[in-house]
Amino acid sequence: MKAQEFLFNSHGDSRGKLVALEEGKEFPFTVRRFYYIYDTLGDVRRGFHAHKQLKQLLFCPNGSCKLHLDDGREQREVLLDSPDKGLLLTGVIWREMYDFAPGTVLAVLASAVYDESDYMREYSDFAKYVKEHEEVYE
Ligand code: T46
Repeated sequence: MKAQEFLFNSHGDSRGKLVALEEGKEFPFTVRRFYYIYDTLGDVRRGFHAHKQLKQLLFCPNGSCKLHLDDGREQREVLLDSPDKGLLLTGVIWREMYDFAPGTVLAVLASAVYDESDYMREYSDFAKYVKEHEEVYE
C-alpha cells in the first residue's frame, strides 16, 4: 500500500517543541493546498472516498483520530495521536476518518488544488478504477 506512517523530527528544548515539514524531506510533492478538519464528532465517520492523483501528508497538530485505509488489496488502520506523527498517502487509497478525540485538528498538505473530479466517492467506482489501473501498484 502506498501509505507510510512515520515520526517527524521534533526539535525540543526547554521552551517546547517545533516540527518543520519540507518538500523533499517529509513529503515528495509541491504543496498546492493546505486544509484542516476540526469541530468533528467522536462518533461521526467522514472521508469515504479515494483520490485518483492527489498526494497528501496528514497529521494531527492537536488531538487524535484513526484512519481506515484500503487500496483494494490490503486494509489498514492508522492512529494519528501525536503532533509528530505523519501519514503520507501517495497511492489510490480509500480512506475513512473516525474516532476523533474532542478538540482534534486533522491537517492535510496536498499536492493539488481542490478538484472534485479527482474524487471517487462511491466504493464501487474506486474498486473498478483500481482494477483498471493495476499497474499503479507495480
Ligand atoms: C481527504 C480527507 C482526509 C472544498 O471546497 N475545498 C477543499 O479543499 C476540500 C478538501 C473540501 N472542500 C469542500 C467539499 C465539501 O463540500 O468541503 C466540503 C467537505 O469536504 P469532504 O466531504 O471531501 O471532506 P472529508 O473530510 O470527507 O475529506 C477531506 C478531503 O476532501 C479529502 O481530500 O483526503 O479530508
